[in-house]
Amino acid sequence: MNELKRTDPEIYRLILDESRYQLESVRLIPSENYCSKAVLEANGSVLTNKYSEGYPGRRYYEGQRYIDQIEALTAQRACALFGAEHANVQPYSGSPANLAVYVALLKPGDAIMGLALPHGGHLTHGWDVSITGMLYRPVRYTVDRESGRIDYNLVRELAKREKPRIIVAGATAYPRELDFKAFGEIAKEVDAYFLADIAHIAGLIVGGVHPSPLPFADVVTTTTHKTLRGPRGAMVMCRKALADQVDRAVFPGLQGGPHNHTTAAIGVALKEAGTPAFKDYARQVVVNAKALADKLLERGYTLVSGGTDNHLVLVDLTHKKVTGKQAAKALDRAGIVCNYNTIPYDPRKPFNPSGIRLGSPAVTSRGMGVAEMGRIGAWMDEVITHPDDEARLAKVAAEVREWCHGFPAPGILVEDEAS
Ligand code: DSN
Repeated sequence: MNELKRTDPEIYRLILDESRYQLESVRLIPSENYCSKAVLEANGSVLTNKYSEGYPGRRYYEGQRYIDQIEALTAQRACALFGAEHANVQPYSGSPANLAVYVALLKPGDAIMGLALPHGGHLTHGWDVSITGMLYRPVRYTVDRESGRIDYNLVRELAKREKPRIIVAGATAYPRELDFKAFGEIAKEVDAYFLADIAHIAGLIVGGVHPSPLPFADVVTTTTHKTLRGPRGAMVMCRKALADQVDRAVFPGLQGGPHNHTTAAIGVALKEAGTPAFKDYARQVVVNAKALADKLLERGYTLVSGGTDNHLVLVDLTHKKVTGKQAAKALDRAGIVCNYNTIPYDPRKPFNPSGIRLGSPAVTSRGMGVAEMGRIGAWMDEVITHPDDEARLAKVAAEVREWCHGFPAPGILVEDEAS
């Protein structure tokens, strides 16, 4: 980054500091990852200079000879990798992708049925403060209080009663496998569209360690930067019959020019995701999440649903002496980065809830395995048990920093002069 260093030393320094932070901490936010150097290079390329409103072969600007090829190739790779009939790779991120689906398929006032946010859903699945809960009528299913799992009989009953126009299956804090087949059947029974939002688990699906919704869903949305390990962006995949509606909703319905640098970087990530090495990574993500869950269970922690089938673990701290926020902040001071999170039926408010959410994708991308998950679990327990003991937190932070240097972070090389 020599040119950046000369032009803007302040931003340069901050990027370097963030790089070091990403390198020297244990990153457990389940929606984060480390993308490869190749993805970063495409993302930081001259493609950012180009305007391309429209779609390959039908643009509103000239000069698309290379951009068209990049977008078409990326969309082709998405279709091949996921087994989709059509892919739109232009959405700026997951929220606009979901909104585009609603704009394409619903009228204002139609009902969206999704997993309630405090039970692990997403804002854009019809939560009140999201435009999706204002323009449309939200209907929410929840997880069972005892098992922490979705009860598909209750989902069916609710769908029959409320007659949603669309049923959304997807989550940001649900540690169990989603039964896309069941969702698809329920949607058919009530004549609703079925949208699978696979943002969190796209990489697991590609890697063959989570069932795919593609055979059952009308539309599938995903971000590209979570388990899929690409740049920040999103895609909508759908049946051919819905392709025009979806494309029109993305552009010109919601967006202007696509971010061509992001499109190219998504293309690179999709190529990487088709390799045997990616399958190994996806398998290890699940193995690692289970190992971390086991370590915490062994130390007496309560986990929502009792464990995990995927990349994330939701820890219920109700019986500990800390709130989720206190725990997450103490962990960050000790070099372990996660986020505080509501747990189902949480008596506390979302800004200071009872849980923390952990994920294994980023640490797995650094080559960490089961033994390392044990070490992380032990550190976490030490910190959560003594959240106000700053000397202890500093000691753990120093250990973590030193230890992290043994696990190269894809895409990160911190130069010597970093602060
Ligand atoms: N904000 C993302 C997450 O952290 O799960 C979901 O969009």
